[in-house]
Amino acid sequence: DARLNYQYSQRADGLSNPLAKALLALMEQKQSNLSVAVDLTKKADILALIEKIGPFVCVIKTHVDVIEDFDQDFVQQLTALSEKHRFFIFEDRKFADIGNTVKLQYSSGVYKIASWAHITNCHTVPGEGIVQGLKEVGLPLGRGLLLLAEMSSKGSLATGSYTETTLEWAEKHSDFCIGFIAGRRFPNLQHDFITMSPGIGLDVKGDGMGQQYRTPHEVIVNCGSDIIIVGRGIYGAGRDPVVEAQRYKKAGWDAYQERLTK
Ligand code: 6AU
Repeated sequence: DARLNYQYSQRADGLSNPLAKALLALMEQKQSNLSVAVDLTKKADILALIEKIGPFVCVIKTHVDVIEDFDQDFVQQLTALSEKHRFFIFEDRKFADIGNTVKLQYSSGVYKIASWAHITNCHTVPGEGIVQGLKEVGLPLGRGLLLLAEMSSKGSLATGSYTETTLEWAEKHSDFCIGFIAGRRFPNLQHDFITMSPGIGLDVKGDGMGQQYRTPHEVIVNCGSDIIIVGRGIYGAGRDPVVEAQRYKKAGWDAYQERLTK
């Protein structure tokens, strides 16, 4: 796949979604292919962490349904931080219902995800209708969708023909699908896509609950992924998040540089 040797910014032409193009350009500008998974439960802790690590990331990933004191002020502050530090917001909602239901879940309720999250993701287990439903809401707002083609956890059922069919739907809806959550780049696709890989750790191999960690070098150089998603490796017990964010940013960017010269 020749695109593995392209710079991120050069790949923008191969993706039609404007948000995907903007993300690739931002990655090159900030020299960051690091996304931090901010899995904390208090608004103030989340915002304080993002204020510190914002300069080092291209994407901040949230799970807003774990925030105890979520409110619209959180959304406003998060949006302000995304403009100040220049990163995109990815709400890791993992939608998994029929098209009509996910339209409501994406646009409405307490969270109104589509109104503030640049990127969200979904499982493909319900069939293609889930992509159609999310697209009806997200595409007019300039949003992008990631399909969960694989999972990092032990025993994941997202393999084989499940993964293959997921790739087909991404091709068919490449105006809205900007890429995949997966552990590797998928070869021989007609369109270019952004691959984002969770399950990244430099120090440990797992978490005792099925999560499996690999290094930035392994996923970016050996497996052709584009963005590393790191959570507890950055703010886990005893860690200095600023030190760790810089460490993972460097590991991710060095791996990307190595891939370009391969
Ligand atoms: O680095 P961690 O293990 O602390 O956090 C990994 C983050 C978590 C998971 O909900 C998420 O990545 N994740 C996902 C995503 C991003 O969709 C998919 C997956 O297969 N594995 C995984 O860990 O916030």
